[in-house]
Amino acid sequence: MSSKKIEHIHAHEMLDSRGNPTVHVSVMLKNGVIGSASVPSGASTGIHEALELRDHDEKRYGGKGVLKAVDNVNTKIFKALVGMDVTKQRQIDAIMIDLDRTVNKSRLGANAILGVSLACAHAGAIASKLPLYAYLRKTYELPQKTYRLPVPTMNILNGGAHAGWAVDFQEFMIVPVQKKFRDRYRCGSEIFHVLGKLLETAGHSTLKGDEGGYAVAFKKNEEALKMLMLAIKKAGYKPGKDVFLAIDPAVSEFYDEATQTYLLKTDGKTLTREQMIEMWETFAKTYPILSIEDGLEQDDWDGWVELTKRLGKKLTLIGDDFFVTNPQRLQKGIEMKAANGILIKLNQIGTLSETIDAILLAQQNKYKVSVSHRSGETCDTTIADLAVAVNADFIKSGSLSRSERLVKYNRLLEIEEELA
Ligand code: 2PG
Ligand code: MG
Repeated sequence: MSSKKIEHIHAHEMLDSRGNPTVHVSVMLKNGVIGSASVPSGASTGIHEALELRDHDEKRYGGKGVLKAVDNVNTKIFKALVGMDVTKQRQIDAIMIDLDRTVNKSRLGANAILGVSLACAHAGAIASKLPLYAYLRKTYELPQKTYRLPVPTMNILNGGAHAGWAVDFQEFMIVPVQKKFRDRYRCGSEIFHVLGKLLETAGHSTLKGDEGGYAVAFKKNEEALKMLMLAIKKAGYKPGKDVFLAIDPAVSEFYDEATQTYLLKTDGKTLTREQMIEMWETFAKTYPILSIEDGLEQDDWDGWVELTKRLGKKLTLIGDDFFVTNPQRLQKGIEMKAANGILIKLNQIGTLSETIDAILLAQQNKYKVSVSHRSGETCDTTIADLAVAVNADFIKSGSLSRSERLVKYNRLLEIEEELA
C-alpha cells in the first residue's frame, strides 16, 4: 500500500480549447506512477457554481491567468496531501474541502482542487491496474453491476454565448439511440456532415462555434430544429426512432432580472415564464425532443416546478445552471419536484467525490443523469470514464468536430471495445 503514497504533486498553466489558461495537474506516487488531469472552463456559467480562481492580472492573458490556482496546488494542497494513499479518494477530497473552508471553493479555487482530485483518481487507477471507469466504480462502491454506455447528445448547431449569439438558444443537439455506441457515433457524424452540405446549399455559413457545431444566424430559433430534422432525414435516419433532438437554450443568459422576462432577440420577442413554458410545450408537440436543459432561469424554483408538472412525463428536464452539480440544490429540487434530470459538470462543484454524491442522489430519486463537458475544454477524457462508471443516461461532449470534443466520444468507443 505504501507504494501508492503521494510523493509529489505538480500543477502548471496550460491553454484550453478557447486559448484561455487553465490548470493541468500531475500526481506522482512513490511507486513511480503518474496520473494527470486538466480542468475545463465554462462560458455560460451558473451563478451558483464553485469559483474558478483567476489571477485578474490584466498584464497576463487579459486577467485570465491561473497562476494563483497553480500555486495553491504546488504549495498548500501538496503539503496537505503528501504521503497520503492516493486510493483514499474521499479522504483526499475531504482534506481539500477542509483546507479551503469556503462554500464555493474560492480560497484555493475549484480549478485547483478539481485538477488534484482528478489527477489523484487517474494515478489511483493506474496504480490499481484498472481502467478509470472500473476504478471509480470500485473506489466509490457504486451499486451498478453491469456496464451501459451513455447516449450521446451532440451539439451540432451552436448559438448563444458559444457562437457570437448567432441565435439565442445555445445548443441544438441530435441524440442517436442505436444499440451500440459506435453506431450512435457514426449516425451523429453522418448527420453532422449532411447538415453542413444543407447549410452550404441554403447559403448559410458553415463556420463553427466553441463546441464544434455550426454557428448559423437563422432568422428564428425554431429554424435550427427544422434544419436538424431535415439533416436527419437526408442522412437516411428516422427522427423520433433512430434519432431524437435535445436543446439547451441556456436561458439564464438572456433572462432579464428586472422585468422577469426572457429576451429572445432572434425571434424579436420578450416572453414571460408562462409563455416560455408554452413555447417548450409547442416544441415538444412538434419535434421529437427528448430533453430540454435549463428551459427556465436558474433561480426560478416555482417556474421549474410548473414546467416539470406540465412536461415532466414527456421529456427529461435537465437542470444545469439550476442544479450546478450541487447535491444540496438537487435535494431541494427533489423535494419540490423540480426538474427530472441533472447535468453533471465536475468543475461546477469542484471535487470528484461531491460529483459522485450528486449522481448517486439523482439516481436514487430517478433523475436522469447527463455527464457533460464545458464549452472551454481540453483533451482530458475523464468524463467518458465517469459516464461509464455510473451508467449515466447521457453524455454531452459537443459536436462531431474538434478534437477536444471527439476525444471523449473516442474514449467511449475504446471502452465499448474493451467491454465487448
Ligand atoms: C452548458 C455548457 C456545456 P458552458 O451550458 O451546458 O455545453 O456550456 O460550459 O459554457 O457552461
Ligand atoms: Mg447548459
